[in-house]
Amino acid sequence: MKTYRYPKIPAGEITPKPLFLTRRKFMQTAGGAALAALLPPPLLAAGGFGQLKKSEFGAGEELTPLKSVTGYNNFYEFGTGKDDPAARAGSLKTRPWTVSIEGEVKKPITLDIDQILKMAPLEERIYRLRCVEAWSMVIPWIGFPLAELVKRAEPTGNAKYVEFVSLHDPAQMPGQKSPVLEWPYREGLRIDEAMHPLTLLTVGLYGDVLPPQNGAPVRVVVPWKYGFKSAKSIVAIRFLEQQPTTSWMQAGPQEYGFYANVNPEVDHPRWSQAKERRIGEFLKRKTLMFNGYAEQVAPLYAGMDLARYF
Ligand SMILES: Nc1nc2c(c(=O)[nH]1)N[C@H]1C(S)=C(S)[C@@H](COP(=O)(O)O)O[C@H]1N2
Ligand SMILES: [Mo]
Repeated sequence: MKTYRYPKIPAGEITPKPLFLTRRKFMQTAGGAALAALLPPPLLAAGGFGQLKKSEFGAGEELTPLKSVTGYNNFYEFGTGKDDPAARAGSLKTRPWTVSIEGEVKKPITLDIDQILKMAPLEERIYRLRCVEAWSMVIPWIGFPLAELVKRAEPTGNAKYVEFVSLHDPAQMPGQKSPVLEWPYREGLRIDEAMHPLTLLTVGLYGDVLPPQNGAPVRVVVPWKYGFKSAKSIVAIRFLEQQPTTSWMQAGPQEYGFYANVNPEVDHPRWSQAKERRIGEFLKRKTLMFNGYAEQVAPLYAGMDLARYF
């Protein structure tokens, strides 16, 4: 197996920014107060995550301000407007929360979110998130490689795909009362994509726990794919022999493929994917193949027709 190399960012190129909100300041934000009430004491007492491993995953670009990261979201369980999640997700109950590991595994298990938090050392990784709607952000995520969890579940030889299932609870998620998507939100990866070191099981951003609108308490982040592959607020990770049909494939099979790798050369049927607007910038930028992570992930797709497997 190839050893993956990650872009090394010289320390001087990372814009030092006083963007990490102090916990008190965070609590003054909309979701913060509600979040504080629901957090278990240990995380609060520790003032967030405490010691974080900062790995060399920096994109070398200016971070998108926290205000945009938490104010401009796609989370259809709370409505289809970009400001709906910030306005409506604050009441999402993130404790108790479990994630079940099911399907083609030798060790099916239901993990408590606090067990998940202790599974692996947390790392901060600066990844770009590129939405299929042609906007993007640069976000300092906190999590650990999904591979850590996959390994512990001991997938059987039949496990070829992994499906992620988000919470289904219309009482808490008012968007689920309308059939914009088939609920629960389901996404998936091929097992080698799920095992790739860039695929992050994510529990925080900007030095703190995930705000509800960003998929608290745990979500996936797959930085070389369009944003919709990164399922929020997940409750199950299912190992499968067959490729699952995701909610977006079901909603529009011509528009949303299973692979959904960021690809400037393959347009969405209704618009070009060649450019993107970095939130906060005026001029559009050229979209990079695999969202700029080609060196790390292109080998996963060697020999595949990426126009067919879009
Ligand atoms: N459960 C769930 N996960 C989801 C979505 C959603 O509607 N529901 N939207 C996706 C889309 S389209 C994008 S672009 C990203 C947005 O992540 P962010 O709001 O943290 O930036 O979340 C993805 N994950
Ligand atoms: Mo998206």
